[in-house]
Amino acid sequence: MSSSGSPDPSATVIAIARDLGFHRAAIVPIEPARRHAAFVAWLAAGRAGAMAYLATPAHVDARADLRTLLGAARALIVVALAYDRVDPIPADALLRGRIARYARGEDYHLVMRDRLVALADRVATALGRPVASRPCVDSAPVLERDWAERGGLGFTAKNTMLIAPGVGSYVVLGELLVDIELAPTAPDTPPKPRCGTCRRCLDACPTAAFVDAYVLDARRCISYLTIEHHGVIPRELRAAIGTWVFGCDLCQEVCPFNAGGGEAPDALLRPRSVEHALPDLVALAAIGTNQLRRHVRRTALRRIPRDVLLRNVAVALGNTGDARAIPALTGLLANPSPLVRVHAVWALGQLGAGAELRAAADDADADVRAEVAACAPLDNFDSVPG
Ligand code: B12
Ligand code: SF4
Ligand code: SF4
Repeated sequence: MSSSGSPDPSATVIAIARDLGFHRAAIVPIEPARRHAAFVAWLAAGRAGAMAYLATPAHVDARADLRTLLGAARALIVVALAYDRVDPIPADALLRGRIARYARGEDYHLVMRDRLVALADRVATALGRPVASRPCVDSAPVLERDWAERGGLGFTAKNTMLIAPGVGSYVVLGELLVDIELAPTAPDTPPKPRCGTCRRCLDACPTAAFVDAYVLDARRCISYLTIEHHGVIPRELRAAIGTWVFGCDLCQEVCPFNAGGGEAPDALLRPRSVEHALPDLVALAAIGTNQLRRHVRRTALRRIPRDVLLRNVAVALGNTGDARAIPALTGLLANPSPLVRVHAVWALGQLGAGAELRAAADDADADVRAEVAACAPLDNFDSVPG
């Protein structure tokens, strides 16, 4: 209740957000983004790689001023939704890849957007007035971690993740801009980083993607390489990708703030099946177009084209170090996309599959032939690992 005896609108908003299943929610004032300069410096250093949309003036300017997104905005509601941290244990010995945890269930963009729209509707009903609002998640030009930290949802950690103590970093963030005057629920001073002297995440990154604590060079990050980057993956980074097919969780897996059970994740974000978490790479390499469409329907995986997914599958198969991957990779040599064939060649090279590589030496595409030539001399590939 406010001092006048009527319900406090901010408390009402937070109560509705919690009732809708958000694990954390806070209200922050409309003010300049605090770390905009860090974002601009990150772009200027080229660390965004091919994510050119981030550097467009419209995106850069909007990240500085929330009112660009909703002129009438009077408050920002920041929320966090937890996803499942538990890895399923498959009851077989198939060659399995890994999908990052946030992408194993219903696409969080859809879940978050629907939930934010529901929040706006219920707030309007509760306050008895129409509410102009704008939901934002991920691709909207909002410095999401900055605002979540400003709202006291958690602290920015050395791996650049927003860690919400109690729930950890396995949370996705969302924001709702509203034209209602709401008292902030967060103190003006955001939570301080709590990493202390720990640097496990920085040391665990297989591609050395951290320039320093709090600064990531996206161009080296497996998440970027498998999702955002749609061209040829630099040769020197392929082995370090391991069996990640979509995203990477390594710098979160080692974090002590993610140890233990955590809070129950959102039901819609739970893995749909083992295949959506740890897919059978051999089956995925041969999956038909319609079957793939069904498999990725309403998941974040639908965001990458089929040839990019198969490129990732080829790299992961090469990194299994297991000769059982060779027939699947040989199948990928017949894929119409040179992008897929280039990576299949590399993977066959990793597995020492000389006969298959020799067949690819006559490929119609110059890049594929160059990839064959970049493998060790074909004479070195006489025997196949067992
Ligand atoms: C581009 C992008 C990426 C890029 C670059 C990531 C990066 N670290 O910059 C790539 C493709 C690599 C990526 C990967 C992932 N992403 Co991403 N990504 C984004 C996106 C669209 C923009 C991020 C951005 O602006 N980066 C530029 C840097 C400069 O900004 P920043 O990461 O926010 O970093 C802040 C801090 O580092 C801080 N800072 C700078 N210097 C200092 C110094 C100190 C001392 C401190 C305390 C802070 C600090 O200032 C920055 C601005 O606030 C956001 C959504 C959004 N609109 O914000 C999602 C987002 C950050 N991603 C998200 C997720 C889930 C991931 C992955 C976990 C997915 C996965 N499993 O594969 C990985 C995690 C990799 C990692 N360690 O960051 C979530 C993160 C949720 C959380 N708990 O933090 C977001 C918020 C999307 C969402 N709506 O939930 N992502
Ligand atoms: S997501 Fe993986 S590759 Fe990217 S910074 Fe973290 S550990 Fe490194
Ligand atoms: S692993 Fe250590 S340094 Fe990295 S985010 Fe977690 S607490 Fe911070």
